[in-house]
Amino acid sequence: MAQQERAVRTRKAILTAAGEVFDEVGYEAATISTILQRAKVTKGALYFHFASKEELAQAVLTQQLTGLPKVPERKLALQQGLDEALLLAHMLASGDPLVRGSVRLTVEQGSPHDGLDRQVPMAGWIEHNTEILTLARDNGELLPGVDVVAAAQMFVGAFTGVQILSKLMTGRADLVERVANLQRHLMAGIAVPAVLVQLDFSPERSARVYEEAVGAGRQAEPLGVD
Ligand code: XVR
Repeated sequence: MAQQERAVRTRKAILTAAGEVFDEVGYEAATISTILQRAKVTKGALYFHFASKEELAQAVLTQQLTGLPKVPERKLALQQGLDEALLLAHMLASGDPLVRGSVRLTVEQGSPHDGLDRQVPMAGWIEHNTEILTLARDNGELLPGVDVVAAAQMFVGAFTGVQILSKLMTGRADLVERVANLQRHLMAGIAVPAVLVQLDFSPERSARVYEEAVGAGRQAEPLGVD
């Protein structure tokens, strides 16, 4: 294996192990040595990639969006946004360690002096949602007068709240259903009626969207609605 490829794999193994540990115990209680044991790499390898626990946690936060499999482009921009919400809910519910760890780091009330910038993933989501909603507006999918930046922020805040509530109430067993339900409510406030009736909110869609995104369309059946 090429040296560079090996380095990429090692980095990914360290990040995944870190995600697992941050998900289980939070930033404060996590230790480099636990992460080392999980990742099955040497101390030298870890410190080659990340100089400190803080750097490791920041990398886990930073890859929250960029590390996700890409939902293929849909005809309706709003279906694309909806599918991304279902994908994220599916990955959180099915226990993806990096996604779970990253989300816990984002929402936990850490010490103000722990040095982590938790705004990075949130600002990224708001920007990303703004882009999708701008596309939706240009396509004529949005009701007149919708403020795309305000809506982009509302989607992030509402997803975060629902996600926390589902974890609290059912250990995320009903997360996908709650997110589908949330999307139904939010979309009703921004989509023109002709688009709203075309959106597919079914929770069963989430696993298919995930397979489709991961396999980049290779294994999954093409989705009927786009
Ligand atoms: O903005 C998002 C989507 O467009 C769906 C609405 C998801 C934002 C997720 C934010 C993440 C960070 C903490 O969830 C948390 O609970 C994809």
